[in-house]
Amino acid sequence: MSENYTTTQTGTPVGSDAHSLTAGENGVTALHDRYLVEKLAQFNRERIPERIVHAKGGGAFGTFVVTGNVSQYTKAAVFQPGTTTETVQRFSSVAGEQGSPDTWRDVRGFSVKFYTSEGNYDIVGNNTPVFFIRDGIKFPDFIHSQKRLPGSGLRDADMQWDFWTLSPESAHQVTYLMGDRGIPRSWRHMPGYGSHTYQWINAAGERFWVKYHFHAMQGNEEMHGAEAEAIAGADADYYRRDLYEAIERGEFPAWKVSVQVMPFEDAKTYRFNPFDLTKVWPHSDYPLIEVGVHTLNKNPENFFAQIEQAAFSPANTVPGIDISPDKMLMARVFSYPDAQRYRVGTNYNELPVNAPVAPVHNYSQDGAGRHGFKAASAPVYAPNSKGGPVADADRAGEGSWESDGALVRAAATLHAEDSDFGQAGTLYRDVYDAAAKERFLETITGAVGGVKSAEIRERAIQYWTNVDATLGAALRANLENGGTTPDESAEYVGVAG
Ligand code: HDD
Repeated sequence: MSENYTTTQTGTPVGSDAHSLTAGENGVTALHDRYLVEKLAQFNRERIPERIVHAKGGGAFGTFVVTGNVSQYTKAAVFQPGTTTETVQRFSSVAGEQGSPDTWRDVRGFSVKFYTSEGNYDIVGNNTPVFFIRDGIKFPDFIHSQKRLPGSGLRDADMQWDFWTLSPESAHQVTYLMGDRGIPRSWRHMPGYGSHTYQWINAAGERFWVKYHFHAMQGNEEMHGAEAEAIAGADADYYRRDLYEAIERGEFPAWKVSVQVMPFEDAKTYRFNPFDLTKVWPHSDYPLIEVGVHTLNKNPENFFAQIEQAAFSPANTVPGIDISPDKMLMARVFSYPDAQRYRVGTNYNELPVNAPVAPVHNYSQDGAGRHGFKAASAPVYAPNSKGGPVADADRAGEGSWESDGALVRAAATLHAEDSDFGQAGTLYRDVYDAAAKERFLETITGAVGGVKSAEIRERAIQYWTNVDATLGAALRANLENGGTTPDESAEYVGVAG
């Protein structure tokens, strides 16, 4: 008798891997073949809901080493000089479903979970420093416009451009998306950003505003139209494979991590709203300060358990780090744990990939799938006189900001240089070189060329004219001279959350 025998989920040896229990060789199947029933039932439950955005992705484990000294800005243990912290990272595309090709044009997700000694810290960002909208209340509408028509189940350029042109704050991010950043060569060859403004608090309680940057030490590389299109057909998992194989070869991708730091008081008078996620902070105003190096050095042993069930959230902060009055960020802090309770289950934070190395002490209990529990004598309520955990504000090191006024639904007070199109124009004019500008025009010609409604097309031309008048005129000329470019891969297929 072999010691490697098949069992049921409850450890009982089973009679056959190949034959159901039947009444005679050709007879009906017995319902009491519990192994057959269990096997089929388990199988039917193998899938969990895919992420509502960022469904297609991949990831790996890594190590973050602090190489700089930012202790004057934050007391967070993870960023103190000499500290090393284990991590898990997930990369993703936004709009495509689980099986979608990696090389479709899209924004890419860039999330890192740091298993710090003070609890998990997640930087849940993208490969672009800005976003399409600046208030979370628009997020479901935005995503609906980028996903599929309810009737045909098809992607639709009219929906995409209708939403974008009616939401001019999207211009900066769409300029990134339609540019070379829209199709990276691989996840290893792209940057990452926290995108939002976050808050840091130092040991003296002083507060700062920060933005995170991850620069690929392998360099940034992109892929252009025809190549990306061919790969999308030949190998839908191109990025996932590239990352896995590079790590297996011992070629560990690494990112240099830095921050821009804005003194707390500057926020009130800065020339544009520093909490507006559609803007970057010029490095000439706030230069990069070195923090450390993040290296991915270990592949998952099980993709589902360790990557599909990984739950990143901007709500996961640690002492010395907090959020900011960015309306998108505040919405995200609610949205991610909510998504994960639905997608993975109430006790998702008990799963090994999500569990902190820091101890967990609180009064939550029970719920589906709970397996950790405290001693029977431990109190289950607070306050108590039984020596249970007690909140410690000093240890929590939470941030804060001043906020006053009636409850309103309104845009933030304008700063001198707040504008929807200004930084988009600068990106196009001053950052893209001549060849990149040419590719950009080709891409937006293809994308706007896919719009059927004359009214939305006209609005799209106006949108790009607002970004740059010469660009708008060139787009109009292209569309009028026969419209779409022969390069179909230029057509926009997906985007962002
Ligand atoms: Fe996001 C996943 C919701 C803006 C970056 N997002 C993700 C998920 C939800 C949202 C529900 C799936 C989470 C899960 O099931 O595990 N995202 C939002 C909402 C936003 C938003 C409501 C605006 C209010 N997202 C947003 C921005 C960025 C990201 C501005 C980047 C700067 N989102 C990501 C990501 C995620 C993701 C890093 C995180 C987890 C993941 O992909 O794997 O790419």
